[in-house]
Amino acid sequence: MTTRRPHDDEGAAPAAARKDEVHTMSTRPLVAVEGDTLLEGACMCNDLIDVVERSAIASARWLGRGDNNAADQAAVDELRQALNELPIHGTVVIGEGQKDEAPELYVGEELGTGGREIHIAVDPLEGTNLTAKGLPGAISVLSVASPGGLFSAPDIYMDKISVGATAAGHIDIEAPVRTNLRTIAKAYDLNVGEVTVTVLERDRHKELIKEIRAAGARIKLIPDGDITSAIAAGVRGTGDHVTIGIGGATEGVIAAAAMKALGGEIQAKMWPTSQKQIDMCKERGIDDVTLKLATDDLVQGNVIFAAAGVTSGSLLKGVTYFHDGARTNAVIMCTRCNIVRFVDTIHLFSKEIHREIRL
Ligand code: VTB
Repeated sequence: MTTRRPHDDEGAAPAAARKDEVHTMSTRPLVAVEGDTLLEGACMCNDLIDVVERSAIASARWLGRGDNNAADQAAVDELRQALNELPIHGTVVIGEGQKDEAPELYVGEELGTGGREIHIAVDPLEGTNLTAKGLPGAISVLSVASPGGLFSAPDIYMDKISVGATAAGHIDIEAPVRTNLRTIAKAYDLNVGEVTVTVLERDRHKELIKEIRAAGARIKLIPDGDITSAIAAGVRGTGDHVTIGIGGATEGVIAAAAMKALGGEIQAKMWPTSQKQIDMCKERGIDDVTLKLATDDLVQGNVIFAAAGVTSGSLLKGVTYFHDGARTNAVIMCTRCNIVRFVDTIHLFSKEIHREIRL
């Protein structure tokens, strides 16, 4: 286990003085970063738009066809190919599984033609079920940081709560749900009854859903896609204010990059279901699985987050195809460039154009 890279303010305030601040927890799963490779040369954030757009176009062809694997495979193949064309030396720290479980985009896989060293967390198709059923909210997504900047979470469950900038600093994953809903409502200047909470519809959330309903908040139960729901909570205008519950830990790290770029906040706790999973956490530096993890524990240094809609959701439109090409809707967030860029792109499949481009 290596030590967490010190924050700029570390050592400035005595630990006791910071103890009550819910968003400055010092746990530590991250490995130290030697310099920030995302600061080298020209920024690479725009290159990543094309990567997620391409995988979205490939997988969206499988919309509603009931074939999760084909949709996933199409996304994996295209995303891998696109990353391999970039002048990077990328290492997948969060991918489709361990080397022997997944043929492609496995943890430890190296990508690119060589160049800038980066770490990549990738979910080529977040929402395979959503795509296979033609339901909203599937995206092709990745996050990038300098080596050591992304917590290489084991692929187990994680309890999470995510909010946007308005409510950042007003949540505590260890507080009762009703307390969080009250403080979030206050931050937005709303009544609790006007707050919308997104929760994955799972048996394990029965109690959580009861508590949210008892508190009087509105709920959107989603079948899958808690990266999308975290980001939707982080962007004003989606109508979502917070996403709570137990989902994938790897999805938590990918979402953390977006929450950081959006000025939002994610708090998390590993949620192992066996001794084996507790051991997996220990191998990655989490000796105590009950520790709260903050945004800064999940991602450090500069980060880039890129996502393209596969099926239409509250944040991004899905891919549409037309006679000469396809149209995608993507978002890129980059802490180096300080941008959150929504990108509407028409991809032409040949040089010969037969129909007009639509606005
Ligand atoms: C969530 C959800 C994902 O996995 O993280 C979930 O956001 C957690 O696992 O879209 P379960 O399905 O076992 O609850 C997904 O559904 C698929 O990666």
